[in-house]
Amino acid sequence: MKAEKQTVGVGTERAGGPDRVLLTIVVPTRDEAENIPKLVRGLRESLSGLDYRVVFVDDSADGTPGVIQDLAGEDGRVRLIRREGDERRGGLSTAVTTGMDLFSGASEYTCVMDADLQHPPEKVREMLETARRTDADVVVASRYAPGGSYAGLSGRVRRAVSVGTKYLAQLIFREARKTSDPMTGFFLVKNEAISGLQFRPTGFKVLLEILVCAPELKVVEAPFDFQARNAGVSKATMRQGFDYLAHILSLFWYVPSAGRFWKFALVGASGVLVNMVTLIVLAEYFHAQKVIAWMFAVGLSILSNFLLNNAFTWRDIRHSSRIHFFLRGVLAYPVAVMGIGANFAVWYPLVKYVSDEFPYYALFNLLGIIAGTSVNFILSSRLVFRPSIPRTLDPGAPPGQISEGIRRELRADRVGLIRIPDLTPLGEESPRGLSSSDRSVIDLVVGTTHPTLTVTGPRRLPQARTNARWTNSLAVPILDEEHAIGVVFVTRNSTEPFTEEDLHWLTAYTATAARMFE
Ligand SMILES: Nc1nc2c(ncn2[C@@H]2O[C@H](COP(=O)(O)OP(=O)(O)OP(=O)(O)O)[C@@H](O)[C@H]2O)c(=O)[nH]1
Ligand SMILES: [Mg+2]
Repeated sequence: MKAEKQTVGVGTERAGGPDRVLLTIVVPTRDEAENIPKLVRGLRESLSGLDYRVVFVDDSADGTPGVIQDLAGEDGRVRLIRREGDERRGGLSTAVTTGMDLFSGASEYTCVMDADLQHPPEKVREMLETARRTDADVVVASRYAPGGSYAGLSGRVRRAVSVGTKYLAQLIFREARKTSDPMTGFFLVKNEAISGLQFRPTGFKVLLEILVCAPELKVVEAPFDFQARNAGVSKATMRQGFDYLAHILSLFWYVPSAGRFWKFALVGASGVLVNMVTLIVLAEYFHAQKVIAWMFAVGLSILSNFLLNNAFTWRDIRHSSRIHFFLRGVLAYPVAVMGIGANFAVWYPLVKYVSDEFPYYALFNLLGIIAGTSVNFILSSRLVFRPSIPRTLDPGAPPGQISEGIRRELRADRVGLIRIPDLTPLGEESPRGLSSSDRSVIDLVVGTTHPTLTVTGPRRLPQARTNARWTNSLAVPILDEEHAIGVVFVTRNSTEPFTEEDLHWLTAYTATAARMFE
């Protein structure tokens, strides 16, 4: 029998605007009728005296919504978001992100947990206390930390899958190594730290999504004993395993900073192909001298590696001008040579002093490749693709000096550090003559509190020529809590418009500027 829709729909919840509380607990549910009263009771006991709410995001076909609705009648802290039809697309993952999104503005912390009592409600209070005591952005309830256990995972296969997926994530993503349990469904986050993050989990591993998309977060663990399911049946399926792999691929592809070493290695492998094909084509079809062919092959593969690394591995690290881009390309050569040197330095002594027989020389070749790739990666990230100035500014420095630094980095015409609400400049550096269009951009940024890039065409018709000059501005709000107290406003009139990377750079660079504007 289909449960009646006796609900607070997604829309109504948003419209009313929920009251602000300290902690929102988001619990995804599908057919968990028997577990819910016990969970709510457990939370009530554990969190007595604290200001919290429990939000159930429900996709059930059994009596679960009715049970939740009854509890909500007795206790105003219990809320139900009932999803129907299309809203259910994505299942568990979108259930979690929907609950988080709807209430993140209305609470300081969000905790996500399962309904089946595998995640002990007593633990939530401790996680909250840990977050406040250590000023952590994320507290992970870990089954794998010393003192925790995953004995509640039913069956040997489930355990092996759990451990395997955890190691896979940690091998690929450095950020997943910040915790021993990046795949847990039991965690607490400080909402301010992830505000504005758009979730796109393909699988249900929302914590992994958070860790990888926000690499700057401070993560702390709380070990716990993963219990056996209280009642009801597991919804874990093979399908979720495939979704998980798709999720890993999607993070790898779409998050620029994720899995950089593996991106680098992938590009390196493509370089081997470019090198081989060039060598063979030149030597066999054009009958080039082998040494000449070899030189072309090396030169071309280093160039193709540089371009691909630029477009893929380090696509979030901007270059400040075309000259800068060219110089990086040139620097890629000596760095590649060092990598080749490291490869040889490992391979040659092993072959000479250990064994030059098959399979040893091939095995040593593999070690050489690993050493060469690592050295090349380290040097490339430090020298070639290093951000050109420090990531954040020093708020103690004179404003004139700071705007001069930004002006040079972005090749800007004007840089204004503007104090809101009176729109006065900081220091003697004056944002001379803010035009009315500048003013409307600044008003927009103050209103939305989002960094904004504008490109303004010179006239109302399309441009006839490609080297026409565009008027460009970057405007980044400086926030104190939720409000803009200042705007960093940068303009350029040039044939080369500002890019999204420029905006990201300025946003990161001015992240510590609030103190200057107070
Ligand atoms: N809203 C919603 N919740 C779901 C869905 N699938 C699972 N859940 C809930 O997500 C939580 C975790 O699901 P479980 O079936 O317990 O998965 P598991 O913990 O990996 O598996 P077990 O160890 O066998 O319990 C539970 O609270 C489920 O009710 C879904 O499609 N929609
Ligand atoms: Mg479970």
